[in-house]
Amino acid sequence: MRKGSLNNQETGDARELAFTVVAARWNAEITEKLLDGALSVLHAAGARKGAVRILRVPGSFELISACRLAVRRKVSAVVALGCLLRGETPHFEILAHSVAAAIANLNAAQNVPITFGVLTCENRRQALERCGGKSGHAGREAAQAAIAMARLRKDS
Ligand code: DLZ
Repeated sequence: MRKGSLNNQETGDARELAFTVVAARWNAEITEKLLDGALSVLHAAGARKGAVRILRVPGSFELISACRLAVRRKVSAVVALGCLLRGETPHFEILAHSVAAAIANLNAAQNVPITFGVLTCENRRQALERCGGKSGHAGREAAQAAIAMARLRKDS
């Protein structure tokens, strides 16, 4: 197991929990893998099909407002998935910082945990390594963290 990732036992039971998974369409080759991994973790932990809502948004920037909408509904945790790839302009830095800061602020401002499965990579190869390749799976890890945080919230 990769350093820092959860094992199945640590993930916990998701049977009575409800999740929203928000996935960006930009770099869909990567984000669909992130989504598949996240869904397989949630269902393997016992989340019912009807208890997992999927929202697709155009790009990672739109994850911010979609997460904000998602936490208004009855949900145990939200998983945000996206893939930002560096281009030739500073756009990447601006987007990466805005998305991370806004999701962090949303977490601090309200009671539903939002986990961060947004890759920020130099190129497609690095991203592929992080959605099921040698550097783990950010979608699975974000879903595991969502279950852990939802359980913490329910049990505290
Ligand atoms: C505009 C843009 C660029 C250049 N790159 C990415 C990217 O690598 N990953 C991603 O998820 N989204 C990108 N976007 C789109 C923005 O997130 C957003 O959808 C648009 O700026 C419209 O608001």
